[in-house]
Amino acid sequence: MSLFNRLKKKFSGKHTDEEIENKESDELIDELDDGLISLEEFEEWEQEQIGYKFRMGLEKSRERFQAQINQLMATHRTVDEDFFEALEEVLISADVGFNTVMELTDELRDYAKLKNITETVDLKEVIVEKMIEIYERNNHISEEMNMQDDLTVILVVGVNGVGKTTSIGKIAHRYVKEGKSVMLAAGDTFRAGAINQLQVWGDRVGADVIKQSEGSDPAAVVFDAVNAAKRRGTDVLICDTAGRLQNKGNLMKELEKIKNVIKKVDENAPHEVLLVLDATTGQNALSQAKAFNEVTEITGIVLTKLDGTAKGGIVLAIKNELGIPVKFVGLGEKIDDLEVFSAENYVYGLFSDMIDETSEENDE
Ligand SMILES: Nc1nc2c(ncn2[C@@H]2O[C@H](COP(=O)(O)OP(=O)(O)O)[C@@H](O)[C@H]2O)c(=O)[nH]1
Ligand SMILES: [Mg+2]
Repeated sequence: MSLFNRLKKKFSGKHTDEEIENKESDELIDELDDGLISLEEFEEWEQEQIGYKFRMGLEKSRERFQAQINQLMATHRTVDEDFFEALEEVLISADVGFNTVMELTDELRDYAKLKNITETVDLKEVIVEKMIEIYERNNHISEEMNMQDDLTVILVVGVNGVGKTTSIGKIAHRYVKEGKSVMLAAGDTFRAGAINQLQVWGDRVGADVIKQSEGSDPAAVVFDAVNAAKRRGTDVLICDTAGRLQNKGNLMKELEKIKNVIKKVDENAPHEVLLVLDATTGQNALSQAKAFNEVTEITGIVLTKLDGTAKGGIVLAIKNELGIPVKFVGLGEKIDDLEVFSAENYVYGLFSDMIDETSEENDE
């Protein structure tokens, strides 16, 4: 089945009836428990809700991208070199990343030649399909979180202001909702207010916070936390860190030290080192990722503020040009505005109008 058909079926095919659609999740979980709705109905509803969130969060990117593609098709009706160059510009301006854009347009050129496509509108769907194809290619890196049966330790790194603490709160909330016990370590001892901010999140989501006073050694805080988590039988420990990148040598030393104290307690930990990147900073986010990856091994990216940018192409660039999987995306400031990244949901969020349009055509 082609990607478009797959997405059509998943998101805009048969909608669950409105009665279910407008309910809150707590209400539905109760109904599921009481046997009033089936597990399939519940899961379908859940899928739609997630698709809806991606759609809302990616509104700016979608509108901009769609307008540009439509304009491109209106001004370039025939498939020629001019068209491909204009398309390259559109994609680069959407933060897709230079190498990825070149790969994409080269494949489109071949495809158009092979299929004898002369009108640009006939390439519209293929552009989207190629994007996801390129995203899914070389998928040797796992997008799943490396969760353990006993304690899972997650270290969260990234420069100031990208959304580390907020994302930690949101991720903690997800795991608490799944019934896991979660502990947070206030490893950003550098910035005034950072410890308190994490404590506020801990209180909100129901996670213990291990902290010391401002200015204390982050490795000491983390060491205390891993020990406490082991002792209390905690499922997930998430460690916040300070985001100073003005001196790579210092940062490397600090992160090494933190990792080493974690390993003293559990030699296989940390199980995840998540780098938080702010999608609104575009190519700068890519350079940050490169810099951090040189300092310490990054196992996944949390891409925040996708709702705040009109350049959603950054997701493709990160995966393709760095080879690090995006594991979570931030789609807003609220506690529930964080989703597990899924290429399908992302593409749906970015192109839903186009996908819905074609499904109407097919339904006729
Ligand atoms: N719109 C939006 N804002 C976010 C998102 N994630 C974080 N923020 C905001 O970014 C700002 C910095 O977040 P913070 O967690 O303190 O960053 P830190 O310095 O890396 O810990 C805060 O105002 C957050 O509310 C997101 O996904 N969307
Ligand atoms: Mg912080």
